[in-house]
Amino acid sequence: MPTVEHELFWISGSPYAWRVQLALGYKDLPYVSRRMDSARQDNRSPEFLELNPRGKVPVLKTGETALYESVAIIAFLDRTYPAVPLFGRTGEEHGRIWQRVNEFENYTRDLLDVEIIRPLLRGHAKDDPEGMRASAARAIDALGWMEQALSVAPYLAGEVISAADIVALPNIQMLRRVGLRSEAAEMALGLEDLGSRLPALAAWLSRMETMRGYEAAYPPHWRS
Ligand SMILES: N[C@@H](CCC(=O)N[C@@H](CS)C(=O)NCC(=O)O)C(=O)O
Repeated sequence: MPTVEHELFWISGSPYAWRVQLALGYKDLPYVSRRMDSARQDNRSPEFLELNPRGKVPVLKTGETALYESVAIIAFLDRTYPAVPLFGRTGEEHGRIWQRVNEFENYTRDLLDVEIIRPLLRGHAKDDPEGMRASAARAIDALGWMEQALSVAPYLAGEVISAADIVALPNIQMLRRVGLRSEAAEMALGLEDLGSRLPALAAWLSRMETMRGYEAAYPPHWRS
C-alpha cells in the first residue's frame, strides 16, 4: 500500500487517463480523484499548466512531484509497486511487453484515433464517406497483429495482463463504441461487427472487461 498520497487529474473519456485508472485499479492502489472538465478549460488553468505545461491529462501528482504521459506514469507505478507487475518479471517479459506497447503506440493508435474515432466523435466523418471507408479498412488491417497475438495467447504479451493490454484497451473500446454509431453504419464502415472480423480481439475485450479495476475506471459519461 502506498505510504504517500497519489492524486490523479483526468477527464472522462480520455483514453490516456483511462489507461492510468486501469493500472491503479489493477494494482489496487487508492488515489485522490481530480476530475477535470475540458469544456470549462480546467486543463488550461495556470495551476494545471504548472503540473503539465502541455495542458493534457493524465497527470499523477505524488507529493510535490507531477508526472505526465500515460505510459510513463504506468512505468512509474510499476517500479514503485511491483507486487502485481505490469511490465513482467524477467528481462524477456519486460522486452516483449515494451515491444507490444510500442507496436500499439507507433503503428495502431493514431490510425484509429485520428482517422476514425475523432471524425466520428466530432461529426465531420460524413464529409468524406469514401475516405472513412478506406480508413476503416486500414484500421481493421492495422489490428491484424493484435488478432494474431491474441489467437495464440489470452493477452497481448502472453499469459497474464500487462501494460500492453492496458495501453491498448481504451482506444479499442472507443473504436468499438464509435463503430456502433448510426453514421458509421450508414457509411458502411464495417466496424459494427468487429467481433466477426476479429474474433480473438473480441474475446480479449470480453476478458479485459472482467479485469480488476475495470468497472471503477469505466468513463462515467459513457454510463449516462
Ligand atoms: N501522450 C499523452 C496524450 C495525452 C492527451 O492527449 N490527453 C488529452 C485527452 S485524450 C488531453 O488532455 N487533451 C486536452 C487538450 O489537449 O486540451 C499521454 O499518453 O498521456
